Amino acid sequence: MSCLECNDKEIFDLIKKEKKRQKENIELIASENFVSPEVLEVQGSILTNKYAEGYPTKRYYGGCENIDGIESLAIERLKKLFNCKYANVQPHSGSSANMAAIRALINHGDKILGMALDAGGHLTHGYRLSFSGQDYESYVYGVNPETGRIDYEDVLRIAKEVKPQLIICGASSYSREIDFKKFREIANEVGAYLMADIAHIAGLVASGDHNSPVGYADVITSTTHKTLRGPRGGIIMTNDEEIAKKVDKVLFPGIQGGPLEHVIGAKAVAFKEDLQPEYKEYIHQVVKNAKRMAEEFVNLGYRVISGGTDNHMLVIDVKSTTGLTGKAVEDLLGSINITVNKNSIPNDTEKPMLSSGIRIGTPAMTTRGYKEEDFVRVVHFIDKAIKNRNNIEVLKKIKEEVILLNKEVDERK
Ligand code: DSN
Repeated sequence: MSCLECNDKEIFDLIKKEKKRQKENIELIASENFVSPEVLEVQGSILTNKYAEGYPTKRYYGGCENIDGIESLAIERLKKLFNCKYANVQPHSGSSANMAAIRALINHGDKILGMALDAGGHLTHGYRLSFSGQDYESYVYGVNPETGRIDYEDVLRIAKEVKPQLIICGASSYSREIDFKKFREIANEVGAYLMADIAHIAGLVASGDHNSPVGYADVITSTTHKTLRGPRGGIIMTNDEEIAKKVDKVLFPGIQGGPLEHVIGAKAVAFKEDLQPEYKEYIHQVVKNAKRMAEEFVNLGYRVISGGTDNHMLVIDVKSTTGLTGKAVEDLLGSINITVNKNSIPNDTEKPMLSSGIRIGTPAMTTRGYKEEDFVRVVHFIDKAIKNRNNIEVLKKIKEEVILLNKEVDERK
């Protein structure tokens, strides 16, 4: 019999507090979600005890027969989910997936062209403090300042100037649909490989709510814990056998050692869930909720970057609307149990630690059961909190309403 409470009270108490925080907060971080009890069960299982360096049937350790079955199921389910030919489910994270994918395609010192961080790109798409900006000569494209959208003509212009060996598309805070076909055409024009990082939108690609990069990108990477609603981790996919072989080699033994088979087992469980019709319904609702939220923020006079959203998230320029930095709004909302993250906006004049925007996502609370009308109430909580930021009594009342809304939604299920 296990007893965490008796044997490690400190950790037990912190988990208990975190459970309460997750229950009583409105979780709007666009990259977070709530996994199923089955995903939790497998991730916390005895699979963590096993070393399995290598790949199914080609391991450096004995006793891998069950592990092979689990990892093979994860691979097969993932291939079915995205309709692709080759998949690697071992990356410990989205960042290590990106490192492996980039290394598999190009050489140290080659040129990469990715989306600028403040326009919505990711650290691993060429940011100077990441391996991707240090091991490669990196260049960026942004968004059109008027529309807040990727300007494909401009990407082509930059690509022709830079002549990169690799173009990276995909984003962490971009709320419009990405045209993978156009990116392929640009890559073809300059003779570059194309990598699509779909970490944020993977669930929408799987459900058909977003066009797929399969058939366009040479390699596709993702995380598994965001819209895919699985355990924390990464994946790499391709339709090219040679690239698939390179990816496998670069990831292990190039970057990682023993795979996290308890996490790979949990990935397999999540992929099975993602193949069910209910999951598609869930993602449709995620998108509807985000669109409705964006609309309501616009109605209240907030500047939503690009004027709305096509996916699961929206970015709001709080600085121009309220005079507050993203950090100030993140802290303010934290005090009323609403969790968001500060976020840079295109051409931000604030440092990333302060930033001018906040990013809001609907995947987690949609899992919790929130519908459009609940999200409209959340928008009004946020607006009221910002307008009454110096009134402790009003903020206290909103916090009570937040906790009540969560209870109401839980009871409705
Ligand atoms: N940290 C992730 C996000 O929040 O988008 C990206 O890695």
